[in-house]
Amino acid sequence: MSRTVIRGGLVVTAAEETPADVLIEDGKVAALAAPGGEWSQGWTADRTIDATGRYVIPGGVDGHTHMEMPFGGTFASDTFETGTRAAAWGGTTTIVDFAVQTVGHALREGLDAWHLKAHGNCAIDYGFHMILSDVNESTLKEMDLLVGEGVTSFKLFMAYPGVFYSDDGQILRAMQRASGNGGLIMMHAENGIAIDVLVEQALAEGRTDPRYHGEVRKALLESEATHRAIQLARVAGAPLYVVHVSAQEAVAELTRARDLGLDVFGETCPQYLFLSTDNLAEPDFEGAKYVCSTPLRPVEHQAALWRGLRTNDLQVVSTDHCPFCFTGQKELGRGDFSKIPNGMPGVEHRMDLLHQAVVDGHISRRRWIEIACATPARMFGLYPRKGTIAPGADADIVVYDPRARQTLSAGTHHMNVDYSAYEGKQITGQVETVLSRGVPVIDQREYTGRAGHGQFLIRDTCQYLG
Ligand code: DUC
Ligand code: ZN
Ligand code: ZN
Repeated sequence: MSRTVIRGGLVVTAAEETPADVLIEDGKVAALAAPGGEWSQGWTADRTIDATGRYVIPGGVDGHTHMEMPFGGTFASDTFETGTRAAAWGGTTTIVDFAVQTVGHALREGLDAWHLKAHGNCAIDYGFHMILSDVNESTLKEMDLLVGEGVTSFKLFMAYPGVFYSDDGQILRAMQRASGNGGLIMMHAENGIAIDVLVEQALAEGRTDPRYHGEVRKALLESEATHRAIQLARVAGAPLYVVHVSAQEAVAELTRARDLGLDVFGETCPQYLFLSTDNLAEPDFEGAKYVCSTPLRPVEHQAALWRGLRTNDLQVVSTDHCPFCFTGQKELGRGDFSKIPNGMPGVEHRMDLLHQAVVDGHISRRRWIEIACATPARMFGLYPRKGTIAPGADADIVVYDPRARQTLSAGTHHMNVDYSAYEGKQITGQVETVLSRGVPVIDQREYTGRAGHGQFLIRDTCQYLG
């Protein structure tokens, strides 16, 4: 039996903060005990980690990534190997990535393809959601099978007509199916039909720079779609999880639904909390680095997102990690913003940026762990195996130095992308050591993981209802 003890740290979970020693046996948390007390002094171990002056926190759970995603005529630049290694560097020990159904093909084909991409390549554990691009009788039946295999959530798009788009009837049918089989519908809520009209008009008028990507994808078209998705979910009697919420008007729709007691949930991402349309307007096509959908919003929207996170009208912060290199990928859209591949890198920086939010006073330490670890684990059926530090949980643990200082930069990050969306940003706090099921993957800021350590996670249905 292998045993590790982490001594002297402040254990922070969503529920509490306690100075405690942590005993790990065979990849699982075995016990927590008062630091230096008689009981924990008696623990023998193969390895002791000194966490004095450090936080001992659950590994991050990033519920929204797109490794190797085909999009906009190219592929997201992180593979499962490079992307999960970068995640580990940033203290994330679980990702839930989106397997993609191609129109005209079975869900099974898409899911198999994602298993092939990920299997043997991941440094940390991973699960899958399924993107439904084509809701029909046969894919509706397949949803039931996938829920049985631990793929318990399904993303639908109200945007991207001709690619991933589902109409209201398809959405309603998928929601009805999910209400019967326990699946969770995740919604990309933007009115893509209206957006495409505005895109065409902008391009015809010569408005081709990256900043127009933000202008045509209007906040009102996000809130309209959010409202419609909520009503459809009510009609179907299904819970709803709205991904990458960026507009304050969309937060208001979620708040209203939650005030009615509905099982409606919202996720936002660090880019919406820390970046804005000012970035999209950067000159010399640099704004392309920040093109993602939903788009970045004017800086005033950030306050509504932080408030939503504090009031639990927003429950989760994921990254929507979908990186494209500036050279050769983002550049596909020079002279036509609609050809810029949509997506931003971020899987490595979520835990640090949210710790910075603790330092800045936006959220508490426990709320940091709740929105980044515990709630995504519950939302996606992984709790308490992931998302907490408690006897029986997987020993996915981060030793975090809250006083270290770092500067985010493409020169030092580990994601396979040639720019940083946060170039030069100073952060207080840094990951020191990361265990995945008790195995060090980052050890005192050295990478000690290996491709293939990460295992596929068969997920339960949503544990956050009611
Ligand atoms: N939004 C992005 O920015 N990228 C991938 C897909 C999406 O919905
Ligand atoms: Zn989306
Ligand atoms: Zn996404």
